[in-house]
Amino acid sequence: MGGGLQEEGKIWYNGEFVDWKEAKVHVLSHGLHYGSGVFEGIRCYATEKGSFIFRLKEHMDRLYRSADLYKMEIPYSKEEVKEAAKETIRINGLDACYIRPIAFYGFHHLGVNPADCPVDCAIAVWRWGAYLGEEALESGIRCTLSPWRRIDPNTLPVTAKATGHYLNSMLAVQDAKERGFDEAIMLDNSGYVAEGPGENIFAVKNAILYTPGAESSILPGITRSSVIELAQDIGYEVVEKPITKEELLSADELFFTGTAAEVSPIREIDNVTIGEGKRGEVTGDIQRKFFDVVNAKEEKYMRWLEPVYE
Ligand code: PPE
Repeated sequence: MGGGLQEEGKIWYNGEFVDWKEAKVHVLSHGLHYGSGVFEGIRCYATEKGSFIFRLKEHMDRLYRSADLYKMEIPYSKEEVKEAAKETIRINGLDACYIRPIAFYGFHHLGVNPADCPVDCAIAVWRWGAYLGEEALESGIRCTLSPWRRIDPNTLPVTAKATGHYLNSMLAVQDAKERGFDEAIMLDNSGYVAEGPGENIFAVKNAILYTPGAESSILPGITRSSVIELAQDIGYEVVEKPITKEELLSADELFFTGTAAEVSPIREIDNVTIGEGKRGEVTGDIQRKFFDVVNAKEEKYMRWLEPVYE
């Protein structure tokens, strides 16, 4: 897991394109000390019809919502950041890539109150293949229930995609890796299933899809909402509800969704085999549909795709 960054090309930084090695921050930046930043992860797919960014509008909406939740004012309009994202891809001459916009409090003075700190913005793009490995998309991954609970809505606005929130994800990932698993699954503070450190989760039981809803401390994933719509389109029933550990372990199929993870089957949790221990039929259907959509093979969903090179 983790994107193999190409340390070259240009990064959009506060309205200008700068060389990769020049895109730096000061060590006394507010965002570094207090984790005060918001960001997005977006994918651009190379298809037979050209390069398309998947649901750019929804990602931009979430970026600005995350900023609002922290009373952070991004000094560019959504339209400007959208254009900048496309231009960053063009200037780097990429056809398929991962797009990482970030806005954070920069340097002015130190102290918890960010008043007077500038809001710095950057957009980087790089090639990033399958998040959990190409093999994982087919065979599924091995997960563990994390000893770390997902951050609680009484502590932080959990629906914000904020940099500081990822310390929680980092602990879960480190623990899972140390114990030999591919990825963690986190419970919420009440003990219901929440999500992965960077993915939402779906369970399939008797061909019905279940996924934790807003009450389970999840980040409202854009892949998640896309998958709900696509599953219903195929004809599956989708239920959003709190999911118990028992329901998770006795599911017929489980899969993760996320921009980076796409649709990744889960074949094992803490050495308990899920279903037949491989990608299930329903997961396969959803995955196929998802990849058809992002690869511009479904006319109906072209509205989710934003062309990069007109
Ligand atoms: N939950 C979390 C905590 C999360 O970070 C992500 C995305 C999701 C759910 C799925 O959301 P969406 O991408 O809108 O479907 N995680 C991003 C960052 C991963 C990383 O390792 O960094 C991503 O997938 O881009």
